[in-house]
Amino acid sequence: MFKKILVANRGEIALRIQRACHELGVKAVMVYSEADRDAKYIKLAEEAVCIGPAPSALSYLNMPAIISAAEVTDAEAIHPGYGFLSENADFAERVEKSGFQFIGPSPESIRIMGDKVSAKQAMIKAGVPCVPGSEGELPDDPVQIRRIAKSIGYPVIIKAAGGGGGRGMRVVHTEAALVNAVQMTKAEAGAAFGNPAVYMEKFLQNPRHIEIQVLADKHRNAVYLGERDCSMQRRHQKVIEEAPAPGIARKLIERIGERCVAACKKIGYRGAGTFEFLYEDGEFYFIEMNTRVQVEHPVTEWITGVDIVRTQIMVAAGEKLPFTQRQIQIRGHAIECRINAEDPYKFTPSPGRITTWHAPGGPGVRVDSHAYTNYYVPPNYDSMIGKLIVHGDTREQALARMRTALSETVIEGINTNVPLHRELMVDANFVTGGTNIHYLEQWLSQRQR
Ligand code: MV4
Repeated sequence: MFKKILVANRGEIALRIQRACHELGVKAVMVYSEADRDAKYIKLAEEAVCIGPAPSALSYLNMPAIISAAEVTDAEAIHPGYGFLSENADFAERVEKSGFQFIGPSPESIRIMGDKVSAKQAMIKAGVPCVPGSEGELPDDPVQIRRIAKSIGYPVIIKAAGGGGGRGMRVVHTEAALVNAVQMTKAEAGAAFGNPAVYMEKFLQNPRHIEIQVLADKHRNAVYLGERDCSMQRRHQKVIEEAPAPGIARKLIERIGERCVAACKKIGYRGAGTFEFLYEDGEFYFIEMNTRVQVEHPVTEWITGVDIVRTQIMVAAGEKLPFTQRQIQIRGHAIECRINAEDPYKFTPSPGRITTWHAPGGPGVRVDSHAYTNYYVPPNYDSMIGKLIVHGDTREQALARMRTALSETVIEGINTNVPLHRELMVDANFVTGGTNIHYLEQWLSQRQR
């Protein structure tokens, strides 16, 4: 096992990784920007290194500063968390060339999945079902573009190979709008991602977003840890996640999970990963793979009993997965509410000083947050300041625990979306379960205040 790991992130996930290090008897080196200097999780670490001023581009995205911090502190490995440099293949490569272990997949795996065209091609080859669409990148010839769309059937969606997470997409309903839409998407993709390549898929009108969590080691062992339902989102930002996905047969999940595991083995994947699917009319369609630990990993940890962050560190150190697929059992139901520092109606960011932070507790309640009374939420980063996760024997019990936990939660001094979560936890359709990716935005557009 490593003696010392550098945590190349901030906020709740930096604290989560630090806790996993300490549990393993590993020293944690934190990095921080000038805006995060006074945060408590920085003082909890053995060591901490300032890597630059508040703007991310000068600190948490500053590769030389982060690698230098690992050098001067004699860390052996770097955990990138989520966001920032976590899915940057060049960073992973520079980390390894500098002699450190990157806690994540190989730069090659990151690169393949970062290009959505090559990701899809790899998944088709590995037997993972994908959305019907173009075979790879779209050609320039308008005649061929029309022919491909006609064979897929309208509506279609044009997606940038360099996009993902909802960036660089356009839905097309008619042949008349097609070629112009492709040209526009290509131009935007070239400017935004430095890669004008686009591909085409059948546009699914009312899918759910279901993702499969996997873990793989360096010895070609891989397991899936069930699914998460992440359909409750606004503008491609997840708001609530849960596991298992309501109303989807276990057998179906097992079938798709086994495909994901086979794909991991085929491509030599290692570390934690997430296969994102759209689920419609009883079928799964792969859309993207995330090659990092995700914000919503705690719901999976709770229904499986597997510590995902701990296991990421163990497999990066070369250890074998400490469990087999047969040992993974799904128990109960977990729900996560993301707590954001934002206006609960207008969604404008609400940074500033937290004057009261009272976290809920009791059986089946977990709070992952770096915040506390007197913590100052800097305006420079994502508005998520924590996550409230509950577990119950059933979905009904989990919902009841979430309602109680939200009623105990007191955050003063800034605005948060806690009131939004309180409303959603009693919404009849959410309570029934199985809402699709459009539900939250539709609900918000009709919401009374
Ligand atoms: C789609 C789709 C419908 N059909 N692809 C958006 C984020 C990116 N990961 C993929 N996205 C979508 N791809 C096809 N063929 C609808 C979406 C989509 C979506 C997907 C997941 C969660 C929320 C979403 C919100 C709007 C659109």
